[in-house]
Amino acid sequence: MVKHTATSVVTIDRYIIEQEKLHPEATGELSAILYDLALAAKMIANKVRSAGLADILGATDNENVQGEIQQKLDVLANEIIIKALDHGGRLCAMASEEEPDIIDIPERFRCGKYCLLFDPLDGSSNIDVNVPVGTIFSVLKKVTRGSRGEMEDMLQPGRRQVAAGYVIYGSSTMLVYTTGQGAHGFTLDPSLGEFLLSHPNIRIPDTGRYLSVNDSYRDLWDEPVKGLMEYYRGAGGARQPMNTRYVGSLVADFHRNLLGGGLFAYPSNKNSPKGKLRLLYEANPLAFIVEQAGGAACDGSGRILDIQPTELHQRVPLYIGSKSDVDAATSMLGGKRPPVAGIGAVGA
Ligand code: P6P
Repeated sequence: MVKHTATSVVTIDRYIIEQEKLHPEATGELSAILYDLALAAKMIANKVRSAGLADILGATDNENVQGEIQQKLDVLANEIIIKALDHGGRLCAMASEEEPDIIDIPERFRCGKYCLLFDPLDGSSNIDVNVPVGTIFSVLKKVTRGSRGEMEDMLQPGRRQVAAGYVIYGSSTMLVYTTGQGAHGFTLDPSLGEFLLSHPNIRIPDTGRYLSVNDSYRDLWDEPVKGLMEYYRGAGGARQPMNTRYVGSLVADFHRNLLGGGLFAYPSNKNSPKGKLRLLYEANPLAFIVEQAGGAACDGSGRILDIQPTELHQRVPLYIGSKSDVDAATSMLGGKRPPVAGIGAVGA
């Protein structure tokens, strides 16, 4: 007798509603933000999928706040997210990797109690060669008085996040998010136009097979970082040697390590003393997700989620993935910052 295992088909909207029920005090506003982000993700996925056909490839002649030539797709992705979320009345302001300052909610729309920070299309330099790219987002609760969001609302430690997630536009389009009740993955079924639950309660293995680091900076690293990378590679037999997998697209490298175990590292180096990756809309959201999956994230001195931000686009060294491998980074790099006592919001 063949036992058929029921595979329940659950859409992301249904799952968000179920998750909302875990928070008796929930008003549904955060759920609405997640619905809108899922819609934006589908729209961006359409653009990314057709990029090769619509002559959308190639850079615009504008430069973004990072001083990089903007790829047309990340300009589009930025617009899509802003337009999908600016009128729902749940946000008091937004911040984007593509915009120098915070993005106000237009006067004609009501403000809400949440802030959205995002990298609309991370890894966009890979677009022309069809390497997976991603969207990363972080949601904070407004802390200042008044209706409109201010910079202070954005500059909160990552442990104050109420939700975080990413979308990977790869061989399939997946959305992974957390609201502090575990990390859950949804795969887009293009024939339905729905994100379906495919990876409930993701757990990252405690130690990983893969090390994701760009070795071309080796000569720019300090000695402790060099020693750490040799440790990961099995020097002295201290651990099983890790295999290197480096796509050069943060979301792709992170996602593989989240599901299969591993460590992504972007250390500081002599040319970039704070590393390359951004704290508020790259490191913090991915750190929230990985901790919810049983992993960890540090900057070499301490927990990513405990860093008090000072600037919107500040960079941070990042070691993220399997907990034992991140703990090795903290101990070998002389992690000094003590863990924060007391409780924060979710993610604490
Ligand atoms: P590097 C892509 O440009 C990005 O911002 C991340 O997606 C990626 O992890 C990193 O930079 C790659 O940087 O210096 O190794 O090319």
